[in-house]
Amino acid sequence: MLEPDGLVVGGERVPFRRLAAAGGVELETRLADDPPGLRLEVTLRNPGRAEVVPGRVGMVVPASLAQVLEHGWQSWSVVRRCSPTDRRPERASSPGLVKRMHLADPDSAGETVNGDQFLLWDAGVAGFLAGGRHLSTVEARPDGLVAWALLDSTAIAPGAELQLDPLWISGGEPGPLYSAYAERWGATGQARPAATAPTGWCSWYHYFDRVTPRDVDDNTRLASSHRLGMVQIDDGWQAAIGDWTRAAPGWPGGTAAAAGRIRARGLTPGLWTAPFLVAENSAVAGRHPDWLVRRPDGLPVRSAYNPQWGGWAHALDTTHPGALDYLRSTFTALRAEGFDYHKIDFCYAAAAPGLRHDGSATRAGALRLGLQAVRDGIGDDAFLLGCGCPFGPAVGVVDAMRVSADVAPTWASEHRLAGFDETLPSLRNALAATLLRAPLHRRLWANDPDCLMLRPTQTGLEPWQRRLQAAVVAGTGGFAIVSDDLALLGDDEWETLEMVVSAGSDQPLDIEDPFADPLRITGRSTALVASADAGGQLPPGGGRTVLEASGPGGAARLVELDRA
Ligand code: 9PG
Repeated sequence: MLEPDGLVVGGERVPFRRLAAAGGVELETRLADDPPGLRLEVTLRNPGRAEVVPGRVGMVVPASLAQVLEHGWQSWSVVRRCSPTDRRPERASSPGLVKRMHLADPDSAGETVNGDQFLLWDAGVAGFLAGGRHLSTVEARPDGLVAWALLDSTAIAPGAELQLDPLWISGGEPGPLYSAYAERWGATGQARPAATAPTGWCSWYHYFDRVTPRDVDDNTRLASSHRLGMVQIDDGWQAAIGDWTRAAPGWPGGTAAAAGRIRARGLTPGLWTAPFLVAENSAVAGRHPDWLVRRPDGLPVRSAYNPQWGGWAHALDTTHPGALDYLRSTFTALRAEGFDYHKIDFCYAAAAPGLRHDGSATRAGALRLGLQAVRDGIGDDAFLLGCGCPFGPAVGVVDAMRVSADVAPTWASEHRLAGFDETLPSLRNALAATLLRAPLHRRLWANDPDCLMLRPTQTGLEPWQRRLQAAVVAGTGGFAIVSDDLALLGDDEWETLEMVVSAGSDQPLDIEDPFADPLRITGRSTALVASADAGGQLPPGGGRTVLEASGPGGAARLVELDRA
């Protein structure tokens, strides 16, 4: 049986007890049986006369770890199977922006192997069951793990208490435990796993930032004649990052007119925004410099860099009442224009390390406030997709979550990002993360594997790679949004899309053994056998084959199971 044997606060380690003291706080721990594992609740109390800033609280659990699942806190972060000693030291010298983007604890870059929120290893799982109070990361060591609650600069006043999000630990087979953990996480976090995901079209992976109203109209017409349900305009429509009520000059009539034209053809209008980013050149940044998260030296925190946006973008301080009002009214207005589907991107910015209006808020708490303001604005019945979003604080607010790096019309990326290559846009990177995060589907939300690209021309993808993507999307939940110039699709491609939609296994999914290759992912009526790492041979399997593809870089087979 796995059990904690130590507690760490403020760098001080003490033995695990029901009542303990370390780092200037008293700790009360409660261990409860939650078969097949244990649930641990911890309350911190400040017994002194001055406030205490605990920083982080660690729960030490001895265990023998051979292989672990490293994964970062947000959609695009690295997801990979590795040894607990494979810490990629080159990450330590990555730009601060890259570390802050991909890791809950940027200081751990190159130092330790972590599973943010939860760690799955070859013989167990340890994970926090909610993520609204604080961010968390589970550090892997060959002889055990430390589950860290990251309390940032939150202070505990004299006599006050602070409760940590509960932790669940269990030894056993990693496949079933992954599902069991996700199940508990979703239940504790009051997940919204049931909203019907639309089939649809997205502008990004064909038109990128050069999308025009004409492109949207042309594709809306084709989407409607092929009975897709939704048309989502991606990055490129806005006047500036941060000014979400102003469209760029090429969009006469703005978002209202665009939504109206989509609606007129009977489709649901969808819109991309990055609500917690504020570009240097935006009107909001000029008018409300007090709405930005700041560094200790007073400069605004840099949260993204994109030449297409005019350079740097800062982070919105979502603990500022003015910024929260702005978010709510902006999203109320967009909903009123007809946008029932919202892809909110670069959400990690709201959880940037830094100084905020409410100095007592954790980074998770700040992001949660921002997400809730968006939800309040669009209303409970609009569809909300998180992207570039830390998972923990989003459970219970979003209907769907991007679970991978960006796809691209190329199999592998020609770029390098030392220590973080898996985060670069490429079909292979996106598929690998999508496969390994399958058990989150319909337990926390609907998993978004990013857009299908089926076009046979104007693509760097070979036929087997496009078929492989179709099989993986169908077998990991069937969230089917196409991102092609639809005029390029022929009968074969439309038929493939039809297959993805009809065979799509939109049920909670299990991975038989997350450390095996190929992976076998089963839903109620389908089984997907797939590998995005190496080409090759798939073991023979029962069931009726629906989609199959293989090539030098990967292979997948989707079968329909006969389960009466
Ligand atoms: C629009 C795109 C698409 C896409 C999103 C997101 O610099 N970066 O690290 C970086 C990461 C991801 C990214 C763009 C830039 O893509 O995932 O679907 O909406 O934004 O800009």
